[in-house]
Amino acid sequence: MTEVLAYIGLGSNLDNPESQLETAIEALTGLPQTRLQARSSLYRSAPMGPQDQPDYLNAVVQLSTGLEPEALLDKLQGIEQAQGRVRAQHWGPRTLDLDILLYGEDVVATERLKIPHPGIAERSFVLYPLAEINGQLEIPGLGGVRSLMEQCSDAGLSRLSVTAQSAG
Ligand code: 5RY
Ligand code: CA
Ligand code: CA
Repeated sequence: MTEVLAYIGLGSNLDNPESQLETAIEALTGLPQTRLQARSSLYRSAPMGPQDQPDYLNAVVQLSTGLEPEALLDKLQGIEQAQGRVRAQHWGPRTLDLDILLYGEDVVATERLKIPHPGIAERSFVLYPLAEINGQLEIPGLGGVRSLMEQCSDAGLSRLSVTAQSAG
């Protein structure tokens, strides 16, 4: 079976974000044709975009998967739904947001799916956890994760200490 390394961004700022992220990582571990290869720490940051919402917790996981990008997206949206995501305000607060950041070295640009994920280069809450998992990562069309980090403000981003995370 051909498996691809995919990087998934997780975010939450409602209903106990820490447990939302841990529950989501458990769910990702159970996806068919998929193995969890690595996970980052949890990171806290002020909201980007609309400011009238709580701070976010974010993390990134690395999956090895035999699912095609569209099938993986379907599964991620199922996990979001299972954790009570409701579409209210655009870029508004959410219990869980799962994004395909990278899918191998593939570039995808369809109506439904843009990979690499748009905005990846400007978002410290994506770049720092990505670099924690793989500091050598190359982002198709954008360059190395380390150089992108150097060009990106880390204002307000803090890594949660491991002891503050749930024991799992
Ligand atoms: C900017 C605009 C919209 C950045 C900008 C969004 C998250 C964005 C967030 C998250 C944090 C959103 C998409 N310029 N802020 N804002 N973490 N998602 N900290 O996951 F990301 S809405
Ligand atoms: Ca999303
Ligand atoms: Ca997102």
